[in-house]
Amino acid sequence: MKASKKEIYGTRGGYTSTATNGNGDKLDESLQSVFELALESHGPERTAQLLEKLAGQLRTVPHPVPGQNTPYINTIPPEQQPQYPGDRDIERRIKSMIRWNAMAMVVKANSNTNVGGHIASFASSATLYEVAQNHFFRGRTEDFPGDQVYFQGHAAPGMYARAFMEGRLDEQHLQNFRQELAGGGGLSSYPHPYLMPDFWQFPTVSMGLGPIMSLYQARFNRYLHARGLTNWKEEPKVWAFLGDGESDEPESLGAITLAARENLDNVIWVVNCNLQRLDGPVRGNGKIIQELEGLFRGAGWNVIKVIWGTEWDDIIKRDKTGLLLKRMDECVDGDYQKYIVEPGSYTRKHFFGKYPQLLELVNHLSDEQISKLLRGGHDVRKMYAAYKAATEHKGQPTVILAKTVKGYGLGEAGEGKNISHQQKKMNEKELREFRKRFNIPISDDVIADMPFFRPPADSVETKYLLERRKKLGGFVPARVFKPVTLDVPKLDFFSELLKAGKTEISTTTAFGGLLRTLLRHKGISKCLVPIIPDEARTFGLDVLFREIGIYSAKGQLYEPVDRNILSFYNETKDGQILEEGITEAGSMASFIASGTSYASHGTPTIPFYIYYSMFGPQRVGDLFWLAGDIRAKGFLCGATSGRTTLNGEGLQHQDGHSLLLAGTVPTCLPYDPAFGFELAVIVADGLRRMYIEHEDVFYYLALYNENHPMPAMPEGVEDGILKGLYKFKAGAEGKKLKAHIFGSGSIMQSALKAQEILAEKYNVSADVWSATSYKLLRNDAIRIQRWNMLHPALPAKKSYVETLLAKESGPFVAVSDNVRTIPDQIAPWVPGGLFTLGTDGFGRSDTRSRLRRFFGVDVETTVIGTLYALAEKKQIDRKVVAQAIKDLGVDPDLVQPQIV
Ligand SMILES: Cc1ncc(C[n+]2csc(CCOP(=O)(O)OP(=O)(O)O)c2C)c(N)n1
Ligand SMILES: [Mg+2]
Repeated sequence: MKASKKEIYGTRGGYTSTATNGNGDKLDESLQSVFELALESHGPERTAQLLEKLAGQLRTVPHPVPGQNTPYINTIPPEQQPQYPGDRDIERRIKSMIRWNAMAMVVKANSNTNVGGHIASFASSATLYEVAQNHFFRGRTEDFPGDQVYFQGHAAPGMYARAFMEGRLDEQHLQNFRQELAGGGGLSSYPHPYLMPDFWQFPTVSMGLGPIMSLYQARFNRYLHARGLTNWKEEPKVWAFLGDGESDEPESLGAITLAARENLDNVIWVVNCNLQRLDGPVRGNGKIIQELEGLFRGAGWNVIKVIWGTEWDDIIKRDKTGLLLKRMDECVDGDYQKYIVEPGSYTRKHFFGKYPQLLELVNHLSDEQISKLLRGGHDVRKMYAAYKAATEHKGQPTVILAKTVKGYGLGEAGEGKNISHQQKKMNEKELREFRKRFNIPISDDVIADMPFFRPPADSVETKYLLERRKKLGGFVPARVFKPVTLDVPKLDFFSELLKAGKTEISTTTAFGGLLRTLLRHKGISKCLVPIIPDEARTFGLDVLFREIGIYSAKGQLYEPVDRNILSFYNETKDGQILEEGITEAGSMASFIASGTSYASHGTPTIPFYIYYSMFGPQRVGDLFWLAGDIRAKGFLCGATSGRTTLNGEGLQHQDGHSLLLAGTVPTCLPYDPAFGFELAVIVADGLRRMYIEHEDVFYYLALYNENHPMPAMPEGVEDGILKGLYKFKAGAEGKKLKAHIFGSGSIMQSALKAQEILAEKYNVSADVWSATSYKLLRNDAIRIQRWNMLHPALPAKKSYVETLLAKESGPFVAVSDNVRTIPDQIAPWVPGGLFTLGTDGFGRSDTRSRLRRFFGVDVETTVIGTLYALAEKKQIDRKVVAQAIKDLGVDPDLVQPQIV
């Protein structure tokens, strides 16, 4: 294919411009005439040879083409490399001490426990972090939120070791690595803001989550700024350090096009390409750096490869044939790994020796020197050049692909070996070698104890290190913030929802009304961040498009086709909605960025993420979990909830278990409201707890799409709504029998109709309770139970649910549009037990009424269930139940939802 004349690239060192320019056109013309001349005077054969030769020479020069690879050499040539600004000697000594302490921390912890930890990963990335710590990462100051750094999770020992050198951690902390419960302060295995809230900002260790979050964080920073919610003097950079193995996670690469599309030049990714993951090579038969380069270039990123250390510069320069680059290109990562574990003689023979001419390039080097030829990621000068170029690059995100050695410096104990990742112990001989290699001042007689080493406060190393951090604004990582209280509305602000509704609506529609009401609240309207993954129309929220706009960094470059209607697709530069498109993972990442802006920016925002319920915790459960760890706040709104309420959509869409999954996150409050007023009570209290009381919790709200009457809020029910259970409607007076039905969500309607039938036909007065949160009831009960167990001599306490139900008589029946496990969570504390109806099993794409009969959560089955519960308590004869089954027209042998 003929190359476009318009594609003009810089000669070396990266992509410059795709725009046309006069010189380029002239170059094209002169090349064309030379080509024609050659063809005319030498004929096609000779011309072809000539062209091939020239193309061979081109291989020695990086010539980036989107989506294609450049040669397997550094993107930044030595001529363009800046002077290294730091004192390399001092920095090397500091880095060596950090290496030692990081290693000692893990080995020590594992000498008398089995708590685990990793040595090899940080060993490979120490230089990547140290160059950034000494020259790039900017800490938080009054008018700067600090660069936001996602550290590779299992390199955490290195971060702790540095914080120890900085005097932020003491020996006791290091001693208690992975032993938070040992007393005296412990360090969490990985970055967990939940466990170390002053230290870690971003959890990363579940592979892939750090990378995707970093992109949405960078985008969220732009959004905040566009909406006038920042006061920074400079934009922070978002750095993410990830493993090459980690790049296989779909979340890692799944959003890279977003970063390019939105020109996120505030993003710098550093992929530690040590060519290995846990079990073995990342791409033994290929080259991970080249694969990633192609992907990132194709996605529109600025790619900087740092493959070879300074010693290679001269060798590469002296190769005039292109043969060395050919050799570098043809070797696979499995070979490169082997060159690390074998002696220099092996590399000489197998790498250079494949083409005898190449041997000349290293004739002047001993085998020992060959074995010490550094990889780029271990060379501070190369890393500095890459970071500098990355921080200065405009218009595109940058990824740095840094080639390193896993377990660098561990020697026999695990350098470049397949077992490196799991290495947690070192014998005395290995410790001595490590000490020697990194010149650590620890004497022979104590080395077996692996003492931590910190130079005195007045040493050049300590002074240097502190002075560097001071210049850069403070320590990183650090999670520092002053709580900012928001002027959130009280319950009466939602008066519309507290009154009886004029028409039948769904809780989703009620929620839409609530959100629009909130958007009119002076105190917080600006802080609201509605996040929607391409479902606004499904939930009736498209009216917000016009009202508050969809955020788009580019504004709207086109006339929307629906410009003439009210809910037209309205993209604006300061739009408030984050319309994420079809990415629940990306939307969760936005939720997390917004839900933590109180800490990461000192500016609280309130995310309302509204999505298709089934694609919540089931689809992106790990991000739900992380939202807890990172102390995110906000509201996750699972619309189209309920296995039978969302009818027609079938097995893949009908959600009957999100409440259970969301409830597994310790800081998540899952609610299943039945009415608009319950929703208002929950949201108002949530706003208070999160933005006035500063509790680090978030909410999960199940929202349904079935229209039904919305009653006025009864007196005095707020406390019960928030705790999880209250009596909504007492049963008829003067009946012979008593029973209780717990209803929730849309299925509350079954409970209410069953209540009428039970009274009219079966002489049963059934109280209907609204169970808004089984999980919270259970949490309260297990807290009390544990206290009782551990204080047996003291009077036992009673949980809320026990106290509430203590005076009630009659059986208790629960019915919901969810799996039975959800109500059953409180069964141990319900007097006489709980009989539960629910939607266990796969859904079907059928009508609501048939689905409800099929699962047994319809009105009739609720009546039968209540009668059955009475029969079980011997309060009525079983024949009454049998008769009811007949009378109500329920087929007892109806096909069952399959559960194995
Ligand atoms: C989602 C997920 N799956 C698996 C793991 C377990 N795990 C931890 S580190 C690791 C290997 C990482 O390899 P790489 O990303 O190349 O990092 P390196 O240690 O080589 O720098 C694995 C599989 C995890 N932490 N998260
Ligand atoms: Mg790796």
